[in-house]
Parts: sequence; C-alpha cells; structure tokens
Amino acid sequence: MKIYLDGKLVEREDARISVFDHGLLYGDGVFEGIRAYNGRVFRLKEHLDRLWASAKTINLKIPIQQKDIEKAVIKTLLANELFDAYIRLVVTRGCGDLGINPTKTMSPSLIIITDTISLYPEEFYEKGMEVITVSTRRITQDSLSPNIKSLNYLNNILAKMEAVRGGAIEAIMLNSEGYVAECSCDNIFIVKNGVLYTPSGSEGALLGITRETVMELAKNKLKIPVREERISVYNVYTADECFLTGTAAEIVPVVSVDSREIFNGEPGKVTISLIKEFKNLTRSTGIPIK
Ligand code: PXG
Repeated sequence: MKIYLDGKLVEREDARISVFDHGLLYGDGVFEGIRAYNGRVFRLKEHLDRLWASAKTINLKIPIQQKDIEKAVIKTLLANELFDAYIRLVVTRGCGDLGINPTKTMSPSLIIITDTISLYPEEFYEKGMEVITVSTRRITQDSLSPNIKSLNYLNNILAKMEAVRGGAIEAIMLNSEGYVAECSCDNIFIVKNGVLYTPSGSEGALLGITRETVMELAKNKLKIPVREERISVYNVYTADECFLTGTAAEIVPVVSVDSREIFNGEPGKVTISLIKEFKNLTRSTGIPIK
C-alpha cells in the first residue's frame, strides 16, 4: 500500500512522521474523510473547501494548492488501484519543540491515506439502527468551534465510548444548552409532518458534506422542505423518521433512540427515498480517477 507523504508516495512501513509533530503532541492539525465510488471521488471540491476552512480557522497554512491536492489524491488512488475507497487527508502543524506555540513549528505535513472502506453491517440499512443520547456534550463555539474538523477528536471519542458502553453504535450529542447537536461521527436528521429538520452549524453540528448533499436531494428530488433548526430530544423521540448521515455511514435509518421507538420502529419513507437518491448520485458524479 502506498501512502502520500509530503509530496512523495511511500510504502506503508515508511510512512512515518516525527514524534515532535504537533499533530501528535497536541492534536494540532485538520483532516478530511472522503469517499470514492465507482472510479469517481465524491464531492472532492467540497471536502477540500472544508479542509481549507478548518485550516484557516486554526491559522494553519496548507503547504500546497487545492488543485495540487486534487492531483495528489488521484495519484494515490491510482498507485493503489483503488476505485471504491475511503480517503483520509491529514494536515498536521508540523515539527516543533515541546511547547504548544505553533509559531515555533516548521512546515506542516500533508498525508493522504487511501484504503478500502469498512461499512456498517447491511442489516442497519435495511432494519435501522438504535442510538442513545450520551452525557458528553458537544464542545461549544466559545471554546473551540465544532465546525472545525480538527485532529482533536477526544470530545467525539468520549461520546462514542459512552455509546458503546451503553450497547449502541452511535451517540447523539447535545450542545451545552441541551439541544441536539449531532452524533460522534455523523450528522442527524428528523422528519416531522413532511418536513426535514437538522440542527444548524451554530447548534454544534459539523457542516457535513453528506448532510449538505442530503439537504439538496430533499429539496430538489423529493421536493420536501428542509429546515436547519433547533431540535430537542423531545422532537427526536416524537419524530416520524430519523436518520444519520456521514461519509463513512452514508445515510443510516434510526429506528430507536434511548429505547423509544421512532414512529413504528421501521425505516421511514423519506429516509428510504433519500438512500436511493444518494446512491444514484454517488455512483454517477464526482471527479474521475482515470
Ligand atoms: N459530524 C462529525 C463530528 C464528523 O466527524 C460528520 C458529522 C459527517 O460529515 P461528512 O462530511 O462526513 O458527511 C463527521 C464525519 C470515520 C470517521 O472514519 C468519520 C468522521 C470523522 C472521523 C472518522 O468514519 N466524520
């Protein structure tokens, strides 16, 4: 397996970075998780724009141009002969001394890992998934913007640990006011009376690329209204439908939240239609690898 590291394709064993890299020492860096389907990289420009936005917010200068990262992603996929893949882009702050001061670091490192994707079991997509709300709150805008996709994922990891301890796979995270923000690695949607709702970025949601795609599909293909609004746990329990979105998960129906069955405990009609539309879109659009 070939890994892209600072301009070169190297073997997996040789893909190493220094123990003095602030990405490791302090989680100082940003990343993206991207998918390739059927020989095309899905929404690459949107992922790169978000990477740039995350980097800008933490004042990290990405060492190469967007167009060149695009080429590097394609080159890495081709080197590994991957046409359906999970792509991880990482930009670390780079090497420095043992102090946190990022102005004392050398140049940032760019890593591109491409691999096959491990998916949730097919059963979750057909029968739906059970999730629970956890006590770990989503970090607030006033300490660290939850919109930044940073290398500092402890907030989400703690939530995920609670979910697993509680026998669930995903965790619903609330913001500091007790409203629904998102899940540990996915965004959340509900459907009520024919309207699709999802928490806005200011409620603590990462502005997911899948989230954005689903909102577009709902408006343009399903012709249903979409609202980015405050959602309470009550709204989720009493929803007609609920589902999660993410690059790895795509769209997963949720049929139970904290042991409350969502509607009749089966994946809803809107969810099923969105899964179908999403599948069509991912298999037919994107930057071609060849
Ligand atoms: N919220 C959070 C906190 C995330 O980390 C999403 C929502 C969904 O966003 P996208 O753009 O993917 O639709 C994410 C995405 C993994 C993995 O390997 C996934 C993510 C982060 C880390 C690992 O499944 N998240």
